[in-house]
Amino acid sequence: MTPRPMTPRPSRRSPFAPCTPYPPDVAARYRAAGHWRDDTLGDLLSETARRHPGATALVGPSARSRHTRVRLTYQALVDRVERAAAVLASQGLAPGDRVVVQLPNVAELAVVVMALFRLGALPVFALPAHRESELVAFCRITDAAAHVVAGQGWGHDYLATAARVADTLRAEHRDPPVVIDVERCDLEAADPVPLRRSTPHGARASEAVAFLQLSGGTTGVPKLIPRTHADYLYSVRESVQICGVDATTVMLVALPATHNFPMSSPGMLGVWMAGGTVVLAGDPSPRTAFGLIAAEGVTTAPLVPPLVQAWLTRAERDRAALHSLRTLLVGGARLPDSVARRVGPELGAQLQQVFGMAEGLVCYTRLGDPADLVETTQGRPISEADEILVVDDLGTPVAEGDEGELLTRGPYTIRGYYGTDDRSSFTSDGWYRTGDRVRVLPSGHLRVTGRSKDQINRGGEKIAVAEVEDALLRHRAVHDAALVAVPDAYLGERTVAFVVGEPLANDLTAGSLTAHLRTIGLAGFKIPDRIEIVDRFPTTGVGKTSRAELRRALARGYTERSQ
Ligand code: AMP
Ligand code: DBH
Repeated sequence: MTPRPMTPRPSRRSPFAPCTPYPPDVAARYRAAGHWRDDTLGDLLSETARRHPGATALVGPSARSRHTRVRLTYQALVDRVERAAAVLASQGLAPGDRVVVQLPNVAELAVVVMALFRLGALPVFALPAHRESELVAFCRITDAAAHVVAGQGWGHDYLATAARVADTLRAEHRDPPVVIDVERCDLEAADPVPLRRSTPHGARASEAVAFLQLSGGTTGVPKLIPRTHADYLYSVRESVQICGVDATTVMLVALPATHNFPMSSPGMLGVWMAGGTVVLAGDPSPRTAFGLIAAEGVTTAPLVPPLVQAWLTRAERDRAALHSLRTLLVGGARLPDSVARRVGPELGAQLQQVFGMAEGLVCYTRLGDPADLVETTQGRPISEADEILVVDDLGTPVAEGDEGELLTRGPYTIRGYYGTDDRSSFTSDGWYRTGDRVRVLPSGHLRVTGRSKDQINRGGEKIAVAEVEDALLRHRAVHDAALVAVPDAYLGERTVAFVVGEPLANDLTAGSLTAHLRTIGLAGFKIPDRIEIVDRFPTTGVGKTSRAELRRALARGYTERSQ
């Protein structure tokens, strides 16, 4: 029997919130230059399957039994994706629906994400570390139709968290998302059904928003990043060239796979574009990683700096496992120059530094760059069309080579966040304020020297200072709170929260505050590494209470006391 094409059902959800579009003349320029094309992320796997049907596309644990390693050819993966798209459609998902995807690195993650693209539904890329606080916010902002989780077998009871998220939303008279548990739901239960294409924004389907990424953010409310098929595919295509990804590439993904870095720089999508193999690690430990590298002949991997250090330690006794490794992509946080120098000699892989952001701009050191640029810079932008501006505190461009805040615009950098009127991260002429302080070298390479945003980078995991302080202030006995970063040899930065209690709150302890943050449902990496209860914040002696000054003084005081 010939399957009938599935007709998308009109969504009962609120419509997709408006996103700030690229100005029409700019969009026309990107189209004319060939940066933006007509294909979509839903076409990516089938295009490659036509060229390499029998090549291995994916190796990874299965959600249902973590010790089973699933191995899928491109043909088999496309078949699974088409079946899963039909299953998701039968669960009521329609084109344009937003779907929170919160999965560990299991084969089903790849299947679900690619099936959502196929269906024209928009994944909202949560991380496994997110808890009620973040998940409720994602659902509120997007009016999510579904929340995809991996049951209870992956180190946390995701199902219970999903139920609490739904309860909270119901209490607010919102329509909670349908919970889809990939441990229980059979994603292969339906025949692959040819899906009728939806073109949500008229004929240019490729210029519609494809998914929502997360920003580390600087405020109490998470920010969602709307990326289009055309802009993302451009960045992936160029990344594939720059990183030399081809059909012989075997990429290990030990970082959470829905993060922008392992997804697209060049990431899983880059490997699938080129016909290579993605190997998912079910946990990020060097032990698991080294085992997979040896067993699967892994050639490359995206890593954050703390993982590089962990790999260096393991390589002291297990260097032989790394024989197939060719390159390592390192980014997410500043890689210390001293660690960068050890990658070649001790891991036997060529280092590529990556300085990127889910909002867009990605910089790479190039494979042919001299060693000193690779070891001491964070690379140069992907594209000639990436515009870079370095400005002082007043927004005036600095002299060439001077340090300042990085602003950027380009063919894959967003012009606004999703579903908010807050334009504070963008200038009136469309530049994205990265909040990163950089220096541009004569070669065009950027050195990241610091940041001007209220964000802490804990080994690549971004923490908005205001979000944690707000969460602490929700405790009845907390009068004031300040979160500061202290330097850490392994993570780059650790967090310390200083808390002033209410006058009669004698029972305030670090333990009770940690418990409070967990009850609120804050992601584990945002829980302060240390909480100090103080009588009052020390004064700076400047005469005014600038919070920035206060934080600096606190950080100084803390390091002095801890020495
Ligand atoms: P997000 O906006 O949450 O995607 O996080 C992107 C941010 O991560 C950047 O704006 C930088 O602050 C930081 N980052 C990413 N890669 C690097 C790197 N190689 N060196 C220093 N900081 C980095
Ligand atoms: O930290 C990041 O967000 C990041 C790092 C490297 C990123 O988004 C990317 C490459 O694309």
